Amino acid sequence: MKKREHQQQVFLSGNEAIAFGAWAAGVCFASAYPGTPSTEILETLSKFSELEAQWAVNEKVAYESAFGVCIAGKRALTACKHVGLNVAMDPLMTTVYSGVNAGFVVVVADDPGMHSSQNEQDTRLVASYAKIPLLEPASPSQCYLFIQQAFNISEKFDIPVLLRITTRVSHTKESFYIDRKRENVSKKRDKNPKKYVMIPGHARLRHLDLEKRLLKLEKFSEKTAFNKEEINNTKTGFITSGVSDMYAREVYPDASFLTLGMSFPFPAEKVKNFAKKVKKLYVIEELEPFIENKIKQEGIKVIGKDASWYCGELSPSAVKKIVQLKPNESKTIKARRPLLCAGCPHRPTFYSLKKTGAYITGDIGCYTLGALEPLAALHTQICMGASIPFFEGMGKICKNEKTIAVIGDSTFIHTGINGLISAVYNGAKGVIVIMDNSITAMTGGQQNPATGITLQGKQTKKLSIEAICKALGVDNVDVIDPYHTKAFQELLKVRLKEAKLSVIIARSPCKMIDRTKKSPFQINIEKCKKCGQCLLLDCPAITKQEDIIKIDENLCVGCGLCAQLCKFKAIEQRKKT
Ligand SMILES: Cc1ncc(C[n+]2csc(CCOP(=O)(O)OP(=O)(O)O)c2C)c(N)n1
Repeated sequence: MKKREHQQQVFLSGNEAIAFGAWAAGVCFASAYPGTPSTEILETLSKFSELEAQWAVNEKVAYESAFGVCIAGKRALTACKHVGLNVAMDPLMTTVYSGVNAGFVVVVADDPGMHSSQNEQDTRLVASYAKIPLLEPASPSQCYLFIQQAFNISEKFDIPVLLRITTRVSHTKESFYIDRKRENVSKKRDKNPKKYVMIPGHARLRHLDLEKRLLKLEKFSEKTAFNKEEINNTKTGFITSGVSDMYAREVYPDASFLTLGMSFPFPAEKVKNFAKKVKKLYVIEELEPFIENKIKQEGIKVIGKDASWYCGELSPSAVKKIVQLKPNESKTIKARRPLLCAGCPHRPTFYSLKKTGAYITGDIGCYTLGALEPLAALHTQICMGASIPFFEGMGKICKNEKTIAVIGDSTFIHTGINGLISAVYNGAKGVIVIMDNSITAMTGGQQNPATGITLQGKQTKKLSIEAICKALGVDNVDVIDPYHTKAFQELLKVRLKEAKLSVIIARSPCKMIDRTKKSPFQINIEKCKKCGQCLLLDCPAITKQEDIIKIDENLCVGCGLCAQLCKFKAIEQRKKT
């Protein structure tokens, strides 16, 4: 890309480019709940003083507060990871009916290959289900341009727009030029109950209107430069979208391409024309056969992929295999096993919880790693907020067996609170442990209402988790430091015996925020009986090499958990020199 006057060279990731593009589009407000790979969009937006960016308690709330801004007449954005959109599906499905006032864009980052997710759902399918126009940039520079156009499309066609990216697009960096100009869209607040009060009588009319808007969008999709044809030879043609386009071009640079930057509404005529120009037509797309099925619905002959390719990420070598009609045989690479950091407060919590012998329903966060051997103290994890309802449900059947729910502070605020209300209301008994490390650690350490600090790092009202639990009617609410293992285990015993609902808040800060490094521990070889109890803590600082157990002094932060449990007093803190 060549530099024009008034332009500035930048080197941005896809997520950063979306933030810069949103700024240029005149976005006034953005709200999100963190989720890899989308988190940096809001973190970058928070640095622009001309707009307001904030963390929401969950994706539904983020969507709705941003939509309020759109009705009020200013451009707004919400961003989330793919599973986050499940939480925001309710407002999404009906705001496409109502339509917008100022432009409104929903950015969703999918995670093919599940680098940091519990599933690899393909958000493109949501576009046709929810009837929302879909843009799919393939690179950071496209992210920058597409997001700006997304706001124009939103206003022109009176509809929210879905901008879908994937992990590789989110995190790849590219050097390109941008204008440092910011648009200013300002409309009057829209007071129009027929549009924004979706009672059946109004919604029926808006649904009819939506179908008309979609027909117009279909025409737009046929003509738009988002859908780009490049004829190089007539032997082979590829229809691609997103990052798959880059992979296919790398392997087959001489082929012809139709790149779909806007695959919903589907540009059927454009695809038919392209198909006529090439002898062999392939479709290369990650995850679901979204484009393939749409092409086939048009009666066009196309070579797609074997169902094994509906799983995982593509790559240039994967594209080669798809073209050769080979199945996906890629095995999971044996990666380094993930484990809790040295000094992580979740470790003593799991150490004590395991001693209860209870069935432990879990949730999503760093603490999910407690499910892995040798801690092996967590027995379920499906989606955010599920731990307390699973606990409630299990309690109805396994009345005489111990069940404990564990949930992090951020997850508790996200959707855990609803589960706790249900547990209180429906008379659940037992123990719920809120693992409060005072940060949203899993996604890199974001603030949340219980930290009392905003996205911009400013002090705000601090939510008290214990006050919430008491207000909801929980019988016992205790706060304890899980490093006091004896006291914690005693408390667990007492609360498990009672026929009551108890919440124990295990509070100790994440080591990423509390960097105080105490004097490290070391093993006294003369006293060590090599029983291996300390190894069961799965601390990265403790290793066994050639029959000798060692503590890496560079990794040890001096939490002292291992010393607490060593029966032979063989673990000693190094004296400060
Ligand atoms: C619906 C949804 N939104 C976001 C995420 C990403 N995510 C997973 S866990 C989590 C929060 C973890 O914070 P917390 O509960 O405080 O536990 P910690 O990691 O600090 O132990 C987030 C943001 C997700 N998996 N699902």
